[in-house]
Amino acid sequence: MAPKKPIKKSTLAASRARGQATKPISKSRKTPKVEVLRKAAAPPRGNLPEAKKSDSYSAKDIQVLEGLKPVRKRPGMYVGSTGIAGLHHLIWEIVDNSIDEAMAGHATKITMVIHKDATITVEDDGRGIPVDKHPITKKSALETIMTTLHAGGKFGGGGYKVSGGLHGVGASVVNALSSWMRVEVGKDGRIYSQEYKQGEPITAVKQEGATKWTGTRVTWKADKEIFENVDDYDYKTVVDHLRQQAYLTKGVAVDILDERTGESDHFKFDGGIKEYVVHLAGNKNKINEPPFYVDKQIKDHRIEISLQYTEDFNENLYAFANNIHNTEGGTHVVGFRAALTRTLNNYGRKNNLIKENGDALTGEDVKEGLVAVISVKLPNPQFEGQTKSKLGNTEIRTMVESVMNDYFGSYLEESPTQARRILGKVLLAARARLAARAARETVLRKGALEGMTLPGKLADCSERDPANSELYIVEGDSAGGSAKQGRDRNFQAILPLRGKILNVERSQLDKMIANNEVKALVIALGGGIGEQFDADKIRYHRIIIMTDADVDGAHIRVLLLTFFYRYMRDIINRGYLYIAQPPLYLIKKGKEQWYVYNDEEKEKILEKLRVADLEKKSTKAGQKAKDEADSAGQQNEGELIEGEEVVAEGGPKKIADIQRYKGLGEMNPEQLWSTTMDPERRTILQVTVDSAARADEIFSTLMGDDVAPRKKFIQDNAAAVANLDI
Ligand code: 1YM
Repeated sequence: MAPKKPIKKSTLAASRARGQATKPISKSRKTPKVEVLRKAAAPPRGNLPEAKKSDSYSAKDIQVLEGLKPVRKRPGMYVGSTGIAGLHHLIWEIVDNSIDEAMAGHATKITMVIHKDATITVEDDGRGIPVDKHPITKKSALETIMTTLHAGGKFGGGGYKVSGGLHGVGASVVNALSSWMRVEVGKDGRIYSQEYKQGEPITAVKQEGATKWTGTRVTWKADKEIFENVDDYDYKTVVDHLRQQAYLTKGVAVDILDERTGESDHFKFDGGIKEYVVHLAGNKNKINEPPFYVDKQIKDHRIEISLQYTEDFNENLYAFANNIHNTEGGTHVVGFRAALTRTLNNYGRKNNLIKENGDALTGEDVKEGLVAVISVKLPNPQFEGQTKSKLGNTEIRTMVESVMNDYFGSYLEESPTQARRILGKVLLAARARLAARAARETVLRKGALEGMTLPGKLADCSERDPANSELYIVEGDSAGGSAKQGRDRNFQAILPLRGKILNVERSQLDKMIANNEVKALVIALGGGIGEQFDADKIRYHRIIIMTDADVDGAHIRVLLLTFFYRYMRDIINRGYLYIAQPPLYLIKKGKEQWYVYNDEEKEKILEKLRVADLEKKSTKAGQKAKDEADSAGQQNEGELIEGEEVVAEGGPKKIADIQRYKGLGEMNPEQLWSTTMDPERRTILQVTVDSAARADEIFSTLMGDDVAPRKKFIQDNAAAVANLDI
């Protein structure tokens, strides 16, 4: 039984796998007479046919295809959704075009503004979209680009299209989904412009006088006939995306302004992903400094890698292909790991740090404390995997491997101090691994995990198909008791956790498995842990964290999220992890009652009650006054009678009873079921790894050994800490 209520994405929430929810490739391939020059019409970031090279663009090179009707008919196929993610996708599409122009070496600056009326402007100082007439359509290239689902042009410099998008293709999609759009082009000393409504031109391409500016400026308003909400832009989401694009496009200046709040940001990273690595390593203690960095072009392929070791125990690795984040890795990551392990082993052997017959470093050893960014640009990316975000091109593996062997090998040779420090770190990891293995074997021999029966405190469900089974991880025995009584035992299992689980960031795996709460959780889930973790064996495909709505509850939630993030990340990747949303208040008025999930909602209801109360009183008072006036023979109809001031809480004129739920334990089983567990009525937030960088940053800040940044984070976020949402 699946929850019918919409599932909201949480903020740990994760990276929209670009190119995922777009037009299927097979469809565009079937389109007759489509000469695909660069990429198929869509998906912008999917598997695409081999690009052809060209030296320069002219209008005739654009393959005119179909109109924009299909886009308005099935917007979700082009921008993923008609919710907030789709709304942001419009921005990414237009920004991609500017990024491409920057990567082609023509634009240096990209500006993005969220206006007060939720129109968006994106501008670059590139060559400007071509405006010359197409010999067949006799239309301006600009109009063709903006109003047709073309297969892409021949794009400048004769190279491949670098950013994930389709130069110009995305622009027409955004146009189709906008109630209004205006494009201005500065080119050859003139300004050209055209305006559109729902993708159709409403003006000709006009010449508007002289300018020295060259570039493209696109302004649009998302169409409210298409999107659920057209002004829901989230500044942070926009900034995170643009910052990442700026890191991946070294040297490009990116300015962002939110006119609604006055917030603004400016990014320019001349060091590209090397600066990204510095940012990711943050306040961790560095082993080698500055990071290793290589940027190498091999024919049509560009390989950019940067890495740095820190004293941390975890790995922080980001891989990109054509600026798309490959959350599931791929061939570039495989090549990188193979070369990293090999070069470190070679160096260690050569310098007698690893004995000839001693244990070689494993791939796991060299992960510890590693912060790395791999960014490859290639003509024909193939994406596969669960979220279509895993790079599949085999040629990339050998290229990355050989670039790493050569350049990282030389780096080690040329910087012996750095090299020895790195070797020290990874050899320590190797020793810890051997020790941990020994410890784990002892623990396992004692039967800590394998062959263990399900923990006694787990109230399992009768359903055996994981796809239909839910596990509620509940804070405390008393709430656990209510949940056990309130649940639907057919498909809902309950695991109460007592107190706080270990601080997983600081604990080693063997220590953790020895912890009873962790052990119970691992056994209940059934997929093992750490390296051996296997998401296919998980017994529940909906794992719901249900904690109290107070600071302790938030803390336990963070601990659990850290645990899953570190040791069972696939659970998050597969979308199995959720956060329950118990109500904060119960408001009662007469026979009616409302469960309320946040303060805003509470205020709304109280306001309604206040108004209703006033109306009631004024009608009563009005009637009374009228009666009196009538009997006195006076005419005072229409006179306003003011209501009394009504006090919502506490005061003598209490408008309603408000009960604040601090703990789940305060709810009886029926209440818990109806408000938080019943799939028909509940809301659960799905946890995804949107900005894994940010999650990791917060996890490290909150959970790591270094006290100072944690203190700062808590001070900075003290106000929000009660509903800490990671
Ligand atoms: C704010 C959005 O779209 N910039 C942009 C787009 C293009 C060009 C330059 C461009 C590309 C080429 C030649 C080329 C586009 N060109 C095309 C098409 N910014 C924004 N800046 N001249 C100009 O790739 O050869 C589509 S978009 F199709 F004409 F190539």
